[in-house]
Amino acid sequence: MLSEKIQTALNAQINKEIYSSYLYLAMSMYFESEDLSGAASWMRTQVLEEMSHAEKFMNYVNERGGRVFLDAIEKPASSWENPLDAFHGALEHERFISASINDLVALAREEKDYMSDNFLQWFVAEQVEEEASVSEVIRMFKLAGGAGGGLLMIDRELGSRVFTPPSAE
Ligand code: OFO
Repeated sequence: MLSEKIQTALNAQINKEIYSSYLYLAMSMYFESEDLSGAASWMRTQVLEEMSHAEKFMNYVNERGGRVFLDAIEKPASSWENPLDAFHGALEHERFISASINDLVALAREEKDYMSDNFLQWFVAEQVEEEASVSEVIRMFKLAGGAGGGLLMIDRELGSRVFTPPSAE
């Protein structure tokens, strides 16, 4: 059984994961409006990944006999200064999520809930990947220097990303 404190914290994280999905959907729509279909598709993949994170948390809460309560999802921004600015926003958001996962681990340990601690370790590792993949895109954009041809190449490359469900990793 989950403690009230852990259940509340896990529910808050579910909301954050769904917000992540919503934020990346907004970014995808922004890229569509900028005719960057590859970046839009990259973000669509991220939308699925974030929903799979939320599902992982929901399944865990249910498995532990807890209760999932869905809350309102904050409205995301709808436009960014340029593509690089959007990816900077994504990196900043991923760092915020990493800090949130770290706080959850700290709380699980404080509560001596080692099952939750163990469950959360998957997310600790995942956040390393999340931050690295966004940083890699930022690096690519910087190398291209916002130039036409380079930007098109990056966009094509970003369009090749496919979603792999966590269970298939
Ligand atoms: Fe769920 O990792 Fe990104 O936000």
